[in-house]
Amino acid sequence: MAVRTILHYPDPRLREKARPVAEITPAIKQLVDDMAETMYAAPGVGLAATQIGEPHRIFVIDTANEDEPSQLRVFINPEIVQRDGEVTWEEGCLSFPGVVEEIDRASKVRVRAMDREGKVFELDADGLLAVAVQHELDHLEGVLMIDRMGALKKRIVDRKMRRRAETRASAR
Ligand code: GNR
Ligand code: NI
Repeated sequence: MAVRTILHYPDPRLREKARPVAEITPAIKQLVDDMAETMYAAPGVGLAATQIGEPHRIFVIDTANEDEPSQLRVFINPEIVQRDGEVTWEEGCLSFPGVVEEIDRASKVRVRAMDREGKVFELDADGLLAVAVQHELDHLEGVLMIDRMGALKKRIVDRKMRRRAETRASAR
């Protein structure tokens, strides 16, 4: 297992549309394990394969609190089959360090996916889990939280992230 590097906006690889997983191979299982390790190391509530430059339709989520046992959920070829209600949630993203913004989402979703063994499951999610599922599914489409912000916030976040990337590049 390995902690992988998380790509930061405006890395163009975050815009790649992820491809469906055709078969659960040992390499796919290794990728899932690396994603979980990377998510826990960050730490984050979720991680999409696109964020580590692997454009496969896979994300992992763990919304358990620090005082609860970890509850890793693996989603391969996920689809939202039902959405209900509306919610505004303060979201963060590991690809936008230091950025927290309110984003509008469906408040409940039913998601269908395969787990790490290739077994199909359906999950009814609300609260943070529902928000995270939608956030991660966006990543697989190359859609980022900045795309869901109003024009003013979008411009501020874009400039902040581009400056940050330039500063870090010149420090190297
Ligand atoms: O760690 C994360 N926290 C979070 C908080 C509110 C809504 C969504 C998220 S997902 C984010 C990790 C991440 O960037 N996943 O792609
Ligand atoms: Ni994210």
